[in-house]
Amino acid sequence: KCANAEYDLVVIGGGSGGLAAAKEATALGAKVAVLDYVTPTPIGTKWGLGGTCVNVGCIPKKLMHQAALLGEAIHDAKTYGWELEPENIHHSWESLKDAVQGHIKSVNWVTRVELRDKKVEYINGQGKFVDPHTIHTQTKQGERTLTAKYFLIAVGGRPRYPDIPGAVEYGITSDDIFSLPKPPGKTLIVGAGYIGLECAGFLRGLGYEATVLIRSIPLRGFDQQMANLIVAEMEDKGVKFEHRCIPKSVEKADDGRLKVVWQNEHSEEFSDIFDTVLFAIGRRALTKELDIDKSGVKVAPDNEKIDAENEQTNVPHIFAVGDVLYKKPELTPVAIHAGRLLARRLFGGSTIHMDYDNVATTVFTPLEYGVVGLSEETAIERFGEDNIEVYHAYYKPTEFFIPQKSIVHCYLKVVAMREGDQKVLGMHFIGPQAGEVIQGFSAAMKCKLTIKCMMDTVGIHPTIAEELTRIKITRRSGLDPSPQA
Ligand code: FAD
Ligand code: NA7
Repeated sequence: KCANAEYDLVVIGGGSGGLAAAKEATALGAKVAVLDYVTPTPIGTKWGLGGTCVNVGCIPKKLMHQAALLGEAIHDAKTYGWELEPENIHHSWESLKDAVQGHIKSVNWVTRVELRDKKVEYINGQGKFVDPHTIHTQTKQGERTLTAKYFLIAVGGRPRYPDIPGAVEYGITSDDIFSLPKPPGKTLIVGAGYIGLECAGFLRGLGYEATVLIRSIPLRGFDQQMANLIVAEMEDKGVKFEHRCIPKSVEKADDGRLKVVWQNEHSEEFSDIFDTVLFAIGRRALTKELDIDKSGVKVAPDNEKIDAENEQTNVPHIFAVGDVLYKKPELTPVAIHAGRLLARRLFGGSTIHMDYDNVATTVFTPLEYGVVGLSEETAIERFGEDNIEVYHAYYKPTEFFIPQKSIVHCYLKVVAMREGDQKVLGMHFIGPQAGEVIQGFSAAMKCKLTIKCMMDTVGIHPTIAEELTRIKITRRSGLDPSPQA
């Protein structure tokens, strides 16, 4: 530790994790500075304080998802007696984009005010390590050199581009889509992780043609039965999928549209013309830009992330939280929780560590997929097929009856231990409001939820969440899991 350090804590990165840690540390009496700086995207998109979630992640994504759901609701409304003419209802991309960006600007402003009120010093500059105890930054006001007792690396990540001709020149990523000045039009989405599928889902819902290139499997890391149901539902809603394909090139046609060539697993080539090409092929951590080698902190060779036990790097006074961490969930509440707990350990005498297990999440596709705990594949791998029980059911949301919406993909699955009270290992739910359904059950899982507890729970009728209290059919029984009366 630096004996005469200017700050108790310098946080590099003013996103979910960095800001949470900075505010908590200041509340505990520490002197804290936060550096936040956004490098513009290749097409020049930039944004304000607050990090990925607020500016180019969770928040704009959820708002655009909501816009798409509302489009569907207009059609449903007619069947419920609302005298509308959906044929004459049109969506304005510009209005949606302006509304979303307006909200983001207000959050940027509130965040700045909050930092000032809480006496966290905010520096709008890119931090670079000079040595393990010193950070240098260039701001509009001039150069700054900061020394601190502790450093927190919370630099997050940015989308990657594939190494193919035209990708960087003509493609965009999730960093650009939410502020795109003109309607995206016919869009090719490369990548079938959750960002790719969510973007394809809301674009289709807003009325644009959307095609997804899947290199191998959809939603790697998620339960594959559920992932395939999500893809099937999106196909029913008009999203096209090109399986086992990778892009080869993007070029601009004479009319300004984009010609994309892609290749399947048999090396056969295909091409089509799109208005927008969106790459969602994963994200890289921003450690190189931080001159991390000068700090002595080691990064993983494959993806430049930091492998830190209890958020502490190999350099004991340098810590890391959020998306920059190796093999940890890339989720806002994870970054926030880890940041807060770390600040309490550093400045509040706490000994409580972050528990990265059983963190719930939701994929906000047209029919949402909420999940907490293990996929069926991981449960089988860990405990063996004979030792786990899978309860499952298809169900009918009450509100789907009148508009006669398809229920074929409304499905849930609970993976549990087979013996005794049957400890629940994973819960999977596809349907409307899946995140709202799974959030409560994730607290139950923290309390060691069992199948017996679930069966002893009286449901709330008529809800979709009650379906999880009605489970009784095991996959092993071979009984029909079709909707129960
Ligand atoms: P970030 O929030 O990325 O913040 C890092 C900040 O540090 C950035 O502002 C960056 O510009 C800045 N920075 C980087 N390097 C430097 C430097 N050297 N000096 C100064 N500043 C620097 N999570 C969910 O929980 N739910 C969702 O629904 C969800 N949806 C998402 C949708 C999309 C499209 C994306 C991209 C992400 C989504 N996420 C979601 C993930 C979530 O946004 C991240 O997990 C979260 O923002 C990570 O927080 P962080 O603090 O690690 O980094
Ligand atoms: P993910 O979840 O890492 O998914 C990336 C997807 O892109 C995945 O389907 C990959 O296929 C595919 N991919 C990766 N590289 C390529 C190339 N070169 N060409 C074509 N397709 C490719 O990334 P996301 O961007 O969705 O999200 C990252 C995290 O950010 C996520 O966890 C959120 O929490 C926030 P693969 O399965 O590897 O074959």
